[in-house]
Amino acid sequence: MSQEMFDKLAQAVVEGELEDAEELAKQALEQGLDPLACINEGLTQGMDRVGELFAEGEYYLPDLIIGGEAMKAALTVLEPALTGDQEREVAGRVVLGTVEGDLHEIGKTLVGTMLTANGFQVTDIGVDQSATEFIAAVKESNATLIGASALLTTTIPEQQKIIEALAEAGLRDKVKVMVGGAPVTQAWADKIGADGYAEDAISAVSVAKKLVKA
Ligand code: B1M
Repeated sequence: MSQEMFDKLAQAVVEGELEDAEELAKQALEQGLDPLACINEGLTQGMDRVGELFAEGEYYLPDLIIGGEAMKAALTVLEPALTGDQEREVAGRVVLGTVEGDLHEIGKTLVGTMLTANGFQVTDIGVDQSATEFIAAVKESNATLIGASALLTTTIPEQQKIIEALAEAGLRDKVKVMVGGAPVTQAWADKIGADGYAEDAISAVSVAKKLVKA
């Protein structure tokens, strides 16, 4: 039953069917399915398939865009349910964004939702944000953690620029940096001197909790 719904959600993303994706998400919640499982086992599988079809030359840029829009349509239904389910505690302040030159927002936003759901105060500065913009947001919000998302092999060096800019601003010992995104690995995080790496939105919560306590 649940697998059937996950497959339908994935298919709606692959086909870029915004209304279907949203309607299926509503049905999934009505059926009592776990919103997080709908995201991970359904929508994300669909996004991965869209990415594969793009890499194989079967899909073009508009297909990527419409797939992303379908996922976002379903997330507008699922994310509030996710947040409502979680226990609240004040955990820490985070500035979260996607690095300069990178427009991928869905994974970053999901990380923000999970952090918020787990008691973090999240300042989401959006996509295509320079190191300077991350630092300005840290100063404004008094955050002790930066979360920098990057989805392109060409933009992951921007994560390193953020760490360097923090040092230049004299804030490196006060602000921890967590990096993530599909091409990011623990080895990359170690190489650039990031404090933490999270593979997905769930592990981002435990990594962030460790970093703000350290
Ligand atoms: Co783009 N894109 N894209 N794209 N896109 C990828 C990333 C790609 C792998 C597709 C492919 O070729 N197979 C490829 C990158 C190749 C590479 O560099 N290795 C690619 C490319 C090439 C491009 C363009 C260059 C295409 C072009 O123009 N020719 C272009 C670049 C634009 C730019 O950014 N400057 C481009 C554009 C786009 C759209 C804008 C059209 C669209 C994004 C729409 C949007 O975000 N509103 C898009 C999409 C949708 C994708 C794919 C299909 C899906 C990304 C996604 O949303 N996944 C993607 C292929 C793929 O990933 N399978 C692809 C779902 C999301 C939940 O997962 O973002 O990985 P993800 O986030 C996960 C984890 O990574 C992690 O947790 C999240 C949740 O579990 N995570 C973090 C993410 N950030 C984190 C931060 C953390 C911790 C964990 O701490 C701070």
